[in-house]
Amino acid sequence: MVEAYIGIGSNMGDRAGFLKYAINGLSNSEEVSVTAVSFIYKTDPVGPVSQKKYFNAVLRMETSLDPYGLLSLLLRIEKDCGRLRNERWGPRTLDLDILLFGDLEIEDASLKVPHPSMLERAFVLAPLNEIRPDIRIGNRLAREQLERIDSTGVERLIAFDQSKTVGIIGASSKPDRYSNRAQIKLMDLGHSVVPVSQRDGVILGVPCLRKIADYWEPLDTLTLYLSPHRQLQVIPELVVAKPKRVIFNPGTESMESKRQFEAAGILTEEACTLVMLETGQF
Ligand code: A4P
Ligand code: MG
Repeated sequence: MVEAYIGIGSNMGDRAGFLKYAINGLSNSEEVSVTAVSFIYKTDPVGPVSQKKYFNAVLRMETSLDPYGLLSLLLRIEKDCGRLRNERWGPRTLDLDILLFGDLEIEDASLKVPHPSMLERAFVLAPLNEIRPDIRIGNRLAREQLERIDSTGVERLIAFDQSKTVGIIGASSKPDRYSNRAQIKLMDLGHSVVPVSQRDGVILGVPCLRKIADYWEPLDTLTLYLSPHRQLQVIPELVVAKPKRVIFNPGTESMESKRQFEAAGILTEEACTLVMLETGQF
């Protein structure tokens, strides 16, 4: 087994969702055992083209693969993610780089290890330093190298195990809507979102589902922005999605919905998601 470090980046749509997808993909591989994951960092884009801020993280693993086998696995996860996104999210924006592979040095057409620009990049060194400050890259300690370079525009957000997947029922692309403001805040804080809308195709760069039952992974929270009357029509599908909890935002409280969620073992809260996000209670 060899210890390897992977840099993960995404700068489009549901960035936290893409990072989670990569981590799940690696954790599910038999040849890989994930031993640490950094916080999610929000980082200013580095490079010539102006683009959205990135979410970055670094993952540590033990692997029985050789470096080329690991590279193929990374490319496959990027590609799977691309395929998924063709159905749901649009263009590919997951970037997986091998930063370090034991103390191996490789320099050929398809693979360069250690990753050639990692020493200059705070969006790599800050999360790497968090999980292994005493690691050497060549003759440099990660911790010392991080102090040498400029790390402005690199903001630590949230740990993966605190990051929630939140379904927004009745999501809207209108900026004056609470659901829209909550989606911005959720994404800014490092949560991943699943907007559900009958009207809008894409909201804030994230394509919408028509039904929450079409979503394939466990959900932490559903936030409701539907009138109580409309809720009754969709409640069976919301119950099937089996979130851990449902938040009835102000004006959406419904005794009947509450009864049905609680009968299915789902926690309910009458609260305002936006306020909870802003006061850190989420
Ligand atoms: N390749 C060679 N060495 C490696 C390695 N160590 N790990 C080859 C992974 N791949 C490696 O990669 C192209 C090919 O590089 C692979 O097929 C593999 O054979 P790619 O992911 O398709 O191309 P890319 O990532 O778009 O290009 P490049 O040059 O790798 O870009 P970078 O350096 O990854 O930079 N700003 C912020 N804040 N955060 C970011 O994450 N990322 C980039 C992309 C730019 N600016 C950024 C960030
Ligand atoms: Mg790359």
